[in-house]
Amino acid sequence: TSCPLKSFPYTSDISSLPGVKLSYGTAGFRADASILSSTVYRVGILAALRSLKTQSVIGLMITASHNKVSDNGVKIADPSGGMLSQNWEPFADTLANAPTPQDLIQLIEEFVKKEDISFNGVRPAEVLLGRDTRPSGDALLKAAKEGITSIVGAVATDMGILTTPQLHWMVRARNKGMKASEQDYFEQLSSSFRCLMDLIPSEKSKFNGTNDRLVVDGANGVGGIKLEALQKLLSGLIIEVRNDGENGGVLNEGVGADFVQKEKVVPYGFGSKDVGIRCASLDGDADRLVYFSVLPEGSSRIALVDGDKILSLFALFIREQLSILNEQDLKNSHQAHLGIVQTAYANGASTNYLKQLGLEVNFTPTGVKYLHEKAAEFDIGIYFEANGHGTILFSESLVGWLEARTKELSSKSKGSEVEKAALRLLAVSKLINQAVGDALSGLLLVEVILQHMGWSIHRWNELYHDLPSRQLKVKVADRTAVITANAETVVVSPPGLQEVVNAEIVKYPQGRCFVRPSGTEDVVRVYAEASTQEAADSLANSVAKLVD
Ligand code: NG1
Ligand code: ZN
Repeated sequence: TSCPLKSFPYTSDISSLPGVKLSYGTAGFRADASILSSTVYRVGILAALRSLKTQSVIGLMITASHNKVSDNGVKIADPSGGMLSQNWEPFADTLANAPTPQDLIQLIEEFVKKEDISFNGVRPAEVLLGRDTRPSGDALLKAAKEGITSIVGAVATDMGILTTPQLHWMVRARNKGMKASEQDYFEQLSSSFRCLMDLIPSEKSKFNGTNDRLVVDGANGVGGIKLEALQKLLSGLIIEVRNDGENGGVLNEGVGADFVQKEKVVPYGFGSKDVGIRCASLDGDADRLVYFSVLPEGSSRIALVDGDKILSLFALFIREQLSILNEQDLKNSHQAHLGIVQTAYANGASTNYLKQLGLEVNFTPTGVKYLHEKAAEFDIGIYFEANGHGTILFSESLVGWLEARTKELSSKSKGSEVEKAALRLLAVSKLINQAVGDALSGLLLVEVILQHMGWSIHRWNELYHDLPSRQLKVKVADRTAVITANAETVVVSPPGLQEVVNAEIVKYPQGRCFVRPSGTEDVVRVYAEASTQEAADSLANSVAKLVD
């Protein structure tokens, strides 16, 4: 085979920068936007090749999520709408770091041969492009387009400014032969939301302790703008969006889900006027969601309702619907298997709570791709990271069964509890993004469940009390020297490190601590939990010294 490339307009931005090596990692490539054009161009090539290989539509998203506005990044959505298959990541890495055009061409030729990618008589490559609101996005989008169209016959379709989950949703929808515009996304979310609202038991809505007003911090990013558009299709919920980026605020600066979750203070634009009100915060590309309420002390402190608690709320609701189905529906031969997936960063109190509900809790390493993969093993798999990224996956066989069952029930026992439970589960499977964690669909599901339960944010937050925790970053010479096992809870190398960490942990009641290299920053992270904040701080600090 000869090289499929038509042109080669971008020389490497990074080969002249000593020490800069890009890694696809857990979130695609991220760096200062000024050095990313050649990388994005190369990822465009990769996306087109991936589309040829899978004979499906592929997505390419330009975003750096919660990172600062001068950063940007690029990642690929696979045909299912999920993350790029892990066995293509090494190719992504070598492609991004190839120093010269000759190296690049050679790499592509070898890879095309190895993967047996064909260019003749096949469906041409098609890649959907999206970007967040970063000013650098426009130029990077052009680079991506040039990369894609440098492959003969490949088509790049610009879907405009989107949230990351919207693009993933569109890729998934296109490959299922469904309508896949932004309007279709909004309609699916709003109609399944309406369906769930209509199924709220009437005796519950009479005594409802849920306020229908929600205030959302949009991180000055794309999420707030999209939520304002989506809201026009909703009733029974009043959403006020602040920090929608229209009033001069800077993306992710003092705002957004990452800031709120890490700093545990109000984002810009929130304060004592909001005490008692239910508030939520999105991150810069709207794939993370946390809730909070402003504490009354007149300070900037908040009660944080994080991803673990969103997960717990979802798990409670799903479990309730499943038990109605399993108890009352004697014909139900399909005993659906519900599984929960967390990472080591999940607060220990959340794990205890979920286990007390009798649920099966699984752990994976940090990174959505690992959580998602595990959750897909169940009929219903719920995964969340503490930082607010997560979703609920429904197996195709369960969705098929629910569709058939609701049809049958609508003629035989219309209005029965069993029918309602089945309809609710079906609506959840349409509301919650099946491709990737999605702050907008997650937010709508939280809102409808709170109304279903008749709960205030305070009642929700009382499900369990978080154990005090502390997260620290340690700059080390070489973070790859730290190698972990057991879902990152145990250090296996350097030898001896885990033993000294263990010796610290035993000094603290309810102590738990682990050390792992970050996949997105050049640091080693230390996480500690203990019965008091002082103890958690002290445990984290002493372990950080051991790592240093
Ligand atoms: P790293 O840098 O590997 O810890 C961070 C988050 C992940 C995930 C990724 C991707 C923490 C502790 N880690 O990963 O949960 O969101 O970024 O964005 O929050
Ligand atoms: Zn994000």
